Amino acid sequence: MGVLSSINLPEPVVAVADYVTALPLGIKIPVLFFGFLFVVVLLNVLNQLLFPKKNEPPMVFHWFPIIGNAVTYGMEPYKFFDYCREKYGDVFTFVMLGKKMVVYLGPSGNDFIFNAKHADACAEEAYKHLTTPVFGEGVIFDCPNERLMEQKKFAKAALTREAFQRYVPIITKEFNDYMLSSPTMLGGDKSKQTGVTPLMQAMPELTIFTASHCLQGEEVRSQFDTSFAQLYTDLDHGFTPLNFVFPHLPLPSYRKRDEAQRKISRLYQDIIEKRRKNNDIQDRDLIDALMKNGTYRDGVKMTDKEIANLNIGILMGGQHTSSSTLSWMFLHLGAQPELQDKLYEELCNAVGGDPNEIPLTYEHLANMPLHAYTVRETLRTHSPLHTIMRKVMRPMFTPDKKYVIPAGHYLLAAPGVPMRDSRYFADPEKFDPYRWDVTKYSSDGSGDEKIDYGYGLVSKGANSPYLPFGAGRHRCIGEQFAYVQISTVIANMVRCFKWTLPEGQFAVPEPDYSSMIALPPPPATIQWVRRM
Ligand code: X2N
Ligand code: HEM
Repeated sequence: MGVLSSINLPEPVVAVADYVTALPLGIKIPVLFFGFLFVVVLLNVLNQLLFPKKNEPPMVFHWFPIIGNAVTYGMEPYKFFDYCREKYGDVFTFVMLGKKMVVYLGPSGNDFIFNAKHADACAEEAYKHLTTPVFGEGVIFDCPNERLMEQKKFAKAALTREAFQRYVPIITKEFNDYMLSSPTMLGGDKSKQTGVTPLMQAMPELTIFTASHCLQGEEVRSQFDTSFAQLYTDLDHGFTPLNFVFPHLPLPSYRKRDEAQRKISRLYQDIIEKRRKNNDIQDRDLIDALMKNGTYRDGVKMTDKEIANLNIGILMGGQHTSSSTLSWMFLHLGAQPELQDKLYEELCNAVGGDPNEIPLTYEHLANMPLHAYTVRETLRTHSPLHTIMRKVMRPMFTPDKKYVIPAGHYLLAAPGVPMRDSRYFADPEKFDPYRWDVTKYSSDGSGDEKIDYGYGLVSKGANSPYLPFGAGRHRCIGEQFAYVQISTVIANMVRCFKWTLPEGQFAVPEPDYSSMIALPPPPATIQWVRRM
């Protein structure tokens, strides 16, 4: 007992220490481990109960330091938010793997976080360790915010009305090719009348074919029919919560992520060099747009590598959000097949005849409100991004001045919470596209005052219960593209098929939150019969 006995510890402590020391090794180790854990938990609990920080948003109770509420949040974020809101109100703090997250729920929370000053709250500091290894260097969150604002402006040149007019036929062609050839649908058998489609395989495939063809042109699209597709899969496996929590681990998936990023970036750079060499720069896609417009206000030009990496980032972002939205939409429509007939009727009216004879155009989509409402309602019930984050750079007061949020904490906005709150949406659990006939919340706050952060006008206020595309300087630029892509796919799907959920399944499944985006648990099957 050398050291211990020389410091004159109280009698019971010495007795316990002597007792533990005398135990055989196989028992001593677990006793020490659990003893240590017990003390850590006790100190953590006492610290929360005895020394709450009254000037900071209340801390959600947790047993273990560092881990905090990571597991509850990670598995069921909305249940966790609802529970915390009930107990602590709209503003509260929770610990997630050593980070202090301040959640601010509701429309005023949306406004507080989306419209925070850049000097106060910073997106890149919250996201870059996840996104930079996947997208590559120099773009999105791996550059100063002024650069991102200009990158968004450059990219918008590939997301214009003229571009969408070209994209609609491209998406329809990709749909037709996929429907005919993919084993998830007709599998090459034109006479096949019924079948089952695993959405969690088919929607990511269809989305990558349509998005890459529209945004990156035929060269990149054709690569997805080759072994290149595996590289993209490897990259995708680097965009998960595990990568967010641990950006660098010595695991095969991390090595494959880094190798895939380098190879894909090189392939894009080769395409850029080839187009430049052949003087073949037009207005086809995002590569052309960035080659033409990619000069910052201070005269600095985007390098080929940066153009390549911005393409990777935008494709990756659009891929996850659109494919999950498509999967959820098909499940909801499978649960309410009568909606498919309404969509089909709307399609026939918009094209003015048999949609198998008259090809769909971008102009037709403007006269197909039910299609847009169906996308809207899917984004309300299954908003892809349940968590929006910022890192606090300077202490911030909450609007009521009740709390100060210290620098180093993170802000967490959950725009999905008001979207499923009965205060804003009657019967919020119900999937009802027609509610948008009367509900006028718009995701671009039309009618509001506008502001330009460098990439075009966006609504100034974010005090809205419906913000699936965010707001403020980080607002999405892909909204219209997503609507065009998703609406074109549903229109084609209702033209060709009628479908239901699998026999015996009556409800749309609960989301799985263990990936970056709230996804239906695979395979997420639908059963179909041919309409045409
Ligand atoms: C370990 C459960 O799983 O116990 F992509 F060009 C491209 C959004 C980043 C959300 C991170 C943490 C979940 C821990 C679960 C582009 C199109 C974008 C926009 C705990 C035990 C990227 C990280 C979510 C933490 C959840 C958003 C996207 N438009 N795409 N325990 O980035 O926009 C882009 C933009 C992020 C997150 C989490 C856990 C432009 C567990 C079990 C396990 N989150 N998450 N985009 N957790 N467990 C994007 C903004 C940006
Ligand atoms: C930003 C949602 C599709 C490109 C965002 C944000 C949200 C969002 C919520 C704000 C993130 C934040 O504040 O941290 C969605 C949804 C989509 C979708 C729900 C589909 C249903 C797309 C597509 C593209 C795209 C198709 C590209 C073509 C971007 C970009 C940003 C962004 C470039 C800006 C990031 C920033 O400034 O920090 N999106 N998105 N998104 N999105 Fe999307």
